[in-house]
Amino acid sequence: WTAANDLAREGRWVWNDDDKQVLTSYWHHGEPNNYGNEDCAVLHNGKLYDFPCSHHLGYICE
Ligand SMILES: [Ca+2]
Ligand SMILES: [Ca+2]
Repeated sequence: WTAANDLAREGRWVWNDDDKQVLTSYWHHGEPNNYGNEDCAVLHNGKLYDFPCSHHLGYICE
């Protein structure tokens, strides 16, 4: 997991720590797609994917 999420407003991706918007270039092609309601972001091969927050995954700290 990363600290990026769109929990506050759907489609508005921000970083948890400073509320700055997530750059579009960080996303993998076709993401974020909010497939089945995905409000948290995982890092995979250097790109972000939105994913359901309820999944249990490892996380990255700054
Ligand atoms: Ca979402
Ligand atoms: Ca997704």
